[in-house]
Formats: sequence, C-alpha cells, structure tokens
Amino acid sequence: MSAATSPSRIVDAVVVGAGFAGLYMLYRLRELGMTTRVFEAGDGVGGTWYWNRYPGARCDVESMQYSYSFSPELQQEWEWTERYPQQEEILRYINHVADRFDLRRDIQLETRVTAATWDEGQQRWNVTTDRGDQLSARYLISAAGCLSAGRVPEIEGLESFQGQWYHTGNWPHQPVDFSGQRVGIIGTGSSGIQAIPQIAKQARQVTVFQRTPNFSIPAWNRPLSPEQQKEWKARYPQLREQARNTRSGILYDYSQRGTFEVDEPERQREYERRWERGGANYTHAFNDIFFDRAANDQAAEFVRSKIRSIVKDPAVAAKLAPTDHAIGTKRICVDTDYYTTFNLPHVSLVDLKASPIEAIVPGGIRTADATHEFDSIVFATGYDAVTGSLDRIAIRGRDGLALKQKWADGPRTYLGIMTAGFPNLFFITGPGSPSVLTNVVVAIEQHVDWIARCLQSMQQRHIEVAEARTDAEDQWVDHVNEVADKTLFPTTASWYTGANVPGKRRVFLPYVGGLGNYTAICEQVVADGYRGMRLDPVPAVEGAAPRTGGNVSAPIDAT
Ligand code: NA7
Repeated sequence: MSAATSPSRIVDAVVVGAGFAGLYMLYRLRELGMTTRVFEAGDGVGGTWYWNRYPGARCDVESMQYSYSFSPELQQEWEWTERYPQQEEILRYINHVADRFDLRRDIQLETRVTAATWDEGQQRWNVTTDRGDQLSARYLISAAGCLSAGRVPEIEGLESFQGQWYHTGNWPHQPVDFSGQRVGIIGTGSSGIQAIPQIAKQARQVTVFQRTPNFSIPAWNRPLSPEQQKEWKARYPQLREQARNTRSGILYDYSQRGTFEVDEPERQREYERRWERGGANYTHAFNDIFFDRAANDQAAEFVRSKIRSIVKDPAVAAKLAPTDHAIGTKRICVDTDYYTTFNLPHVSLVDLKASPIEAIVPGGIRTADATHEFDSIVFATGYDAVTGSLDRIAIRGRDGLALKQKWADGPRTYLGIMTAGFPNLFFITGPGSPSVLTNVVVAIEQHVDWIARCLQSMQQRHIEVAEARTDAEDQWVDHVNEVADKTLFPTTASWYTGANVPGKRRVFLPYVGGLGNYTAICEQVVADGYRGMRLDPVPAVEGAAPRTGGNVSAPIDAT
C-alpha cells in the first residue's frame, strides 16, 4: 500500500457481512481479543433477513431450531411466536442479538467491501470499501451469505415498464400495497411460493409466470404454545447436540427404512403422515429418496396427486405438478395456501415453457402468445447463489491472482473454508461446505467455531499465516463431487449447480455428505494438526521485510 493509499485503520480482522454469520464471527473474534471491523451493505444488521421483506417471507426451518445455540441465556430468554418464524420476527431476533452482545460498535453499516488484496510483504489483507475506507487486516473473513446476490433476469424492455417492479430479495422497507392492482409475478421458487398467496389476498388480479414448477409441502404454520417452547428449552442442550449430528442440522424424523421395504399401503400412509405434519420433513419419509430415482418417483408422485386433488382446474394442476426433476433436488418449498391460491378466480398461471417471455413492455409482460397488462411486476427470480456475493468483491490473493479467475471453472476450496493462494481468507458456509443444504444457523456456528479455534491456535503458536494446500483442496473438491454424484442432486439443473445463472459454470456447489459427517471431518483435520493447511510462523519483527521462498509447514496442536 503506497503512502497515498495508506490504511486508515489497522485491525486484526475484517468481516464481510452482518447477518447470522457475521455477528457470531464478531462475537468470537472479540473473545479472542481481536480488533475487528464488520462491513455491512444494508443500513441494518440481518443479512438475508434484512433484505427479504416480501409479503409472506418466512423461514422454512422451525423457529425453535433456527436460532443460535452459542448462548444458553439467549436461547432461554428469546420467545418465538410461531412454528415457522416470519422475516420480521427473525430480524427482530438478530437485532436483539446485536444489542444483547453489544456488537454494533464494530459494525459499519451501508458500506460494501469492494476489494481486498493480499499484501505479500506485510502478510496482510488491504481492504477497500465503497465509502473510501482503507484497512489493513491480518484476516479476511467472508460472512457474505449464500443467498444475497439477487438476480433480476435480463429481459428486454424492463426499463420501459411504466408500473412499479420489485425483487423479493431487495424489497422496500415500507409495506407495498397491491390493493386493486394487476400484478405479474415471475418465479416459483421458495420466495414466489410464499409471496403469491399473500399478494393474491390484496391484488385485483395476479398472473404467475412459471418456468419450472416446484414441489411444495404445506407448513401448517401455527402459534407456538408456551408449553411447546418450555419443552424445547428444557432439553435444548441435548436437542442442539443431536441436530448438529444430523445430515441437515435439523431434527427431522429421519427414516431408517427404504421406500420398497414396505408395501404400497404403508408407503402411502407414511407420505400422508408426513404431509399432515408439514414441512421439509416429508423428504425424509424413506432413507433412499435422495439416492434412488424409483424411490424418489414414489415420493414425488404422492405430492403430484395432492396437487391434483387441491387444484380444481386439471389443466392448471398439471402445469403446477413438477415432472422434470427429482423431489428434493431443488430446495423443497414449504408453503401456506400455495396450491389453493390457484383456485381463486383472479389468479392465473402462465407456463413459460409453452409461452416464453419475449419482452417487458411499458404496460406489462409480452409472452410468445399474449401481452399481459400489469400495474406491478414482482421478480421472485432468485440469486446468484453461494459464489455471487464473493464475485462482487475484487479479491486478489498471492501473485495478484483474482479469486474470480481462480474460480472461473467453478469454486475450489478446502472444506469450503479456505482456498489455496488466498492466505488468511476464511469463508463462512463457503462453496464445498454443507451450507445451503442445512439449517444454515447450525452450519454457521460450526464454521465460526472452527475458524475461531484455528485463529486461537495460531495466536498461541505465533503462527501468522494459514493457507489451504493445493493438494488438499484438490482432494476435497474431488470428494465433494464424488459424494454429490452418489445422489440425485446433480441430475437437476438448479441454483445448487449454478444452472440458474446464464454463463455460470455448472458445479455442484454445496457439500452433500451431511453436516454431521462434515463436522467429523473438520474435527479430524484439527486433530491431525490442521492437515491440509500450511501454517507460517510470525517473522522476527512483525510486518518486516517481504517474505520470500516457500512456507514453513508448522503443524499446530489441536487446541
Ligand atoms: P429460486 O429458488 O432460485 O427460484 C427462482 C425462481 O425464478 C424459479 O422458479 C426460476 O425458474 C425462476 N426464474 C429465474 N429466472 C427466470 C427467468 N429469466 N424467467 C422466468 N423465471 C425465472 O429463488 P427463491 O428466491 O425463490 O429461493 C431461494 C432460496 O431462498 C430458497 O431455496 C430458500 O433456501 C430460501 P427455474 O426454476 O430456474 O426454471
């Protein structure tokens, strides 16, 4: 860094993002006595839950599980009101956490990290923001989130639209009143499926533009009784521990039976039982649903039959019933009144496979066979998932290598936590980790704890630089792919594979081997003295002459 760009601040760590991950990372870094600056683009904390304020926005993991476990006091004192938490309630919870642990004083809001460059001489990251901040940090930690880079598709003519348009992931802070309006909604993933029934309650006319139908299971959301909360809270330590050891970080009823180990009536009873309980637990009705296409077809057909029984118009029901992908290989949706909404006289469905969108015109949306007039258009078109938020930052590692360039053929990481050539850069729920396939709060806590422990070990051993080894990274990438290939996930074009972003390289982004197994691997890496990582001792004089030559490999204890 030249004198002209000398850092205005020297810190131990810069954390990107103040959602669940960034807040907990800050908390742990404070415990280690590290000076930290957290940068957050929003004008409040909360990450995904700050931005996603669309009508009906709700978590698809139950309240009692979708919360931090690191503080016994916090988990005892916070009262959830519903089975599945609403966006507004989650945001209130995150704000409470920020206040309760006095986190705000190290968080700079309305500021995006725009660039981070590894300074080989100083062995530090030079970090720049869109507000002109220049920092020098020993560690750079991404808590930028897996679903934070929203995507409005490039459709010709959007700028000519004379009404209002919105993206679910960047919703206005004031409620939007659709009363009396004609509203077009593009996209039928989780966001669309949650928003459509709510918008239909207000609007005069709703037209849903569906490219691919999704499977959705009813939430049967309801208020949480004080007794239910009490029961959970009494057993929280055991329940949290059990959840950490499951595949998804969620206490579902994971079946030990295979689909064809039971006869047809028993199979149907099991699907029905799960449908009646609601939520993503449905996909664990049998233990082969994610692995065996014939088994998956059975579970999928049950949901299709439910759609046909709920939706009165058989032609609409046929369009809503997915046949192009295995159930669960796209994020299963959890809804309130989604399918019944299509029985309302003012709600209609356009199948974009039959009649694609050609352009947005001043008055609405033109498809191949009609022009639909709208006052408002809602894009529920998703995200550049997992890597999108990192791609927005110009990160340069050793020898000026850009992270985007290194990952041009798909992200490469060691454990989803580090990437070779980018020392002291840590990802929380990065690509190649279980992340979006889990209860992400559990995955975040596991990652933050692991990173904090690694940094603590480095402190204790006077280790200055940690970096993934290329051979370990190669092995991990192979392992991630190998595990994914044993499942049905890669058979589906989804945001898990990057298929929703034109031009994005198709790679299976999350680690599908299960959170419990993954955690065991991470623990073993520590027990083996941070196997797969290179760890460099501090030079005699901190920040002294540029370092040359190879790294000294110094295994450290599993403290
Ligand atoms: P998703 O799940 O990525 O859904 C996006 C939807 O938008 C999906 O139905 C897409 O159809 C559709 N889409 C995307 N681009 C277009 C274009 N150009 N034209 C028409 N339709 C389009 O995002 P969500 O926000 O709903 O959910 C993201 C996650 O947040 C969710 O999984 C939960 O984990 C929480 P496609 O399927 O690509 O054909």
